[in-house]
Amino acid sequence: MAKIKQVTAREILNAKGNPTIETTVTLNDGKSGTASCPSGTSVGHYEASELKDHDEKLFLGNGVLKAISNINEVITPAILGLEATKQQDVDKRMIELDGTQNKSRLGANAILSVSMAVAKAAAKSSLLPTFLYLREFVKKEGTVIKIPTPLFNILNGGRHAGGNSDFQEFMVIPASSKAYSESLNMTVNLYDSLRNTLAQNNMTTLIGDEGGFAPALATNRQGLDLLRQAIQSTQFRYGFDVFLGLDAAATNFFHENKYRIKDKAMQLSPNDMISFYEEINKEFHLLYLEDPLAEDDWEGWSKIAGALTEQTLIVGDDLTATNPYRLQMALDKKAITGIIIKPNQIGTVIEALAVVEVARQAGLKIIVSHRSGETNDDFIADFAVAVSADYAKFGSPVRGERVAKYNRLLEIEKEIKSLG
Ligand code: 2PG
Ligand code: MG
Repeated sequence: MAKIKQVTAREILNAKGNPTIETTVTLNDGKSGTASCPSGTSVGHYEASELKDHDEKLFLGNGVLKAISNINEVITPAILGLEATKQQDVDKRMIELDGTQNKSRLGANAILSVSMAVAKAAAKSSLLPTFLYLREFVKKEGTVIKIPTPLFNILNGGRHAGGNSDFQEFMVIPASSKAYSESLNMTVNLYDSLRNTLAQNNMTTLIGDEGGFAPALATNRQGLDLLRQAIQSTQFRYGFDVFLGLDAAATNFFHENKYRIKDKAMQLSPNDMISFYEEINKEFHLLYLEDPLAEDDWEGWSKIAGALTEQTLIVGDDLTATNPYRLQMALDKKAITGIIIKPNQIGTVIEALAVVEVARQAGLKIIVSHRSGETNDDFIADFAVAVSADYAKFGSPVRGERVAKYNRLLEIEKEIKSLG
């Protein structure tokens, strides 16, 4: 059993050029783990709070030196000597030290980087790959170790691409029956095909925050149409080998109880917005629909889940914010059939695992997700496998911070095979 001996934290840049924290935890058996926190761009109101310095002289106010000093002065003295494998004790200690509902005192970025680094160090000390180590904290009945089906965001929109569309992510989803490496091969083909499709339509092939193409779209529907065209120009079969999904991130285009999208001249009521989804669903048969409505439009959510769940997974992200109270509300209101899990929305590994457990018991599909402001940390790939997630959403198959996770899944795919 190894104890926490040293914690060091430093400021690094994330993929969007904003500072974040990288923390290394060293144990008394010499093993160590290093982890860094991602940041969101379309951040939900109910997420745990990322502590920033707001000192305009440094990194446009986005520095994280206060959060780092919270690690050095408050967290470290309180966790030195704790057993690294007792993740519950370490995370509980940090939650108590923080004392707020949303981790705004110490910063969810400070707390999570320590929490993940402790888990990685404990895995090394237990001589296990991180996904197998984390599995010790998961109720395993009815679950199998497998690679989750990847959701590839190959066309970026909304706040990830300078407002070229209202919807934020246009995704291709391989059939779940495909082996992971096969899915990756197919997606690289589709990505290339989308590039050609865009070029043929005289549209730009420059990319957005998550590595998907970011053309200026006349309508949101056009994004889906381009993806369908790209699929149809390959040997892969639309609706058989590959499906389409959307993250509308609808809070971003909801103001004063109305939705405003390029596809319609008039502002839309929640009911009109739902009719729009029904309309595009008839044409594109979406497998996956994330944040179709705004994070407080509960009435709309219950309606859309009632109307579309037969064919389409209705997924909460900003709605649920990996938060147990928000998840319970969503269950009570029958608002969702799937939930996005982002450890940095809640701030500790143990709390993220607990939200997964409740969601699974309730029969929801589990989607483990990255953030738009990622680092090269691949912890969430291990986390997704550990919890037997149904899907993993790590962006497009390009850009270092995205492929870091997809490549880790490739490695895990091999490790799983060798387990027999
Ligand atoms: C989302 C995420 C990740 P962001 O909305 O699902 O794709 O975006 O990290 O900007 O919140
Ligand atoms: Mg989302």
